[in-house]
Parts: sequence; C-alpha cells; structure tokens
Amino acid sequence: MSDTKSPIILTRRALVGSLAVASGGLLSGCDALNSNRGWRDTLLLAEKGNMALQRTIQGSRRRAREYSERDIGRSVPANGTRAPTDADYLKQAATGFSDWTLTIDGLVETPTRFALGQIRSMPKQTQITRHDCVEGWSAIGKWTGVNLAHLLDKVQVKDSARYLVFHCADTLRAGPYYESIDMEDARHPQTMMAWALNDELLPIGNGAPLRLRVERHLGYKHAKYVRRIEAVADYRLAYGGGGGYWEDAAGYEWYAGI
Ligand SMILES: Nc1nc2c(c(=O)[nH]1)N[C@H]1C(S)=C(S)[C@@H](COP(=O)(O)O)O[C@H]1N2
Ligand SMILES: [Mo]
Repeated sequence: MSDTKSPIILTRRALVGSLAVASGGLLSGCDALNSNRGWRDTLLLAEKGNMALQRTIQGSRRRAREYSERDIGRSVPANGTRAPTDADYLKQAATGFSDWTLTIDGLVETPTRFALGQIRSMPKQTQITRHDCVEGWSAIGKWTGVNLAHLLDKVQVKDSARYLVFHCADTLRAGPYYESIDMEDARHPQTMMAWALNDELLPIGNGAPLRLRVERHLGYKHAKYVRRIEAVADYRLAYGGGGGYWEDAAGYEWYAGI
C-alpha cells in the first residue's frame, strides 16, 4: 500500500481541476500574479484545516510516495524562475557555482557558511518523487542532496527557532523569492537540500546549485537557488508576512500539504 493519497488531496485536486476548466486557463499559475479573488478564496477555503488533518490523521512522519527508476519522466519542467537574471547569481553561474555558499543563521548556536563543495561531500540521500505544481502539472524526478536535519544539527538550531526561512537568489515581479517551513517539515526524513536531479548536477532551470525538496508539499514550497536559511521564531515577521513569495503575492496557503 504505497499510495498515500488522502481524501483531502482528491478533493483539492478535483476542485482545482474543475476550476481550471471552468475558468479557461485562469490557472496559468506560477508565472503570473494571480489576482482572481474567486479562485484564490476557493483554494484557501479548500485548504483550511488541511494542516491539522494531515498531522493528526496521517502522522507527522508520513513519507511522500517514492517511485521507481522506471517512473522517472524525461525531465522535470523548469517553472517559475527558469534563469535568474540577478547580477550576483549570473556571476556565480559563470564560474560553475564554484564560489557558491549556503549560509545558515538566525536562531542557531553556530551560524555557518557552507561551501557548495562541502555540501556535496556530505552524506547524500536520493529519492524519486513526484513534484506537483498548483498550475496543474506533475513530474517524477530523482533528487539527490543532503538531508536538511544533517545541516541543522551542524549549526545547532536553538529551541526558540520554530521555522526556517529560505532566501533565494532570484527576484521576481513582486520581489525576491523566499519560502518558509516549520521544524517538523524541516526535520522530516525526506526533506533535503538537493544538488542533483536525475543523476546530473541540478540544471539552472531546476534551481542550481541548491534547492529545497520538501516532499509532502506543493511545488511552490520547494525553494530554488537557495543561498541562505534563517532559523526564526515567527515567519510572519519576514518579507510580506505570508511565509513565501506566492503566499504574499497571490494568497497561496502557507501550509501546502499534499
Ligand atoms: N527561487 C525560486 N524557487 C521556486 C520558484 C521560483 O520562481 N523561484 N518557483 C516555485 C514553483 S511555483 C514551482 S512549481 C517549483 C518549480 O520547480 P522546477 O522548476 O524544478 O519544476 O519551484 C518553486 N520554487
Ligand atoms: Mo508551482
């Protein structure tokens, strides 16, 4: 019994699907600010209580479904930012990200700047999972990276830290991309900072050189181009307060559990 779909997802999927049909391409989703209040409000309503239900009924350690090599698609489409144009990022990309660092700071005992090479030489984990975007597409890919809990243990997250904010290198129309998750998702065994996709170094389109995989969540939670992880007491104090770029810009739900 490996299919972990819950009635909640089916409801939401069905809902989003029927709305997409009814509104004729309204769900062009992640590339454009979605200002349609009707759609947004319906999505939010459908997700109300989702977090509590998932955590209590399914258990906080529930793993997202994993697939076999045979299920891997030709590629995982690049969505949202496909090629950051920020000067700093372009400079890094030009040298093959040899100077890229990941800073972990905020409410931690030992704020640390990790070199990319250091991260790639840490114990790695690989999982074949399905990425689901609210825009209405899915793709199965094989992700390799370092378990996030491993990094968190190195910097010793303080008890006062309840969330992680992921700061990204790309800037979109409404500002820099960012995301946040709670410590339970941060320490979930499948949550990782990925640096490879389908046995190749992560392509720029998919978030090179380092992106978050938080497998039980919708696509927009999976921050790409991550250069800083900040441990905080309250994500509502960061950026626009919604806990993520699309949460701020279009009212997407902070808890995007699937
Ligand atoms: N930094 C950053 N992360 C991001 C985005 C983005 O535009 N910038 N888009 C999000 C969305 S909406 C999705 S569906 C996934 C897409 O990941 P992919 O390009 O590997 O398919 O990345 C998410 N993370
Ligand atoms: Mo997305």
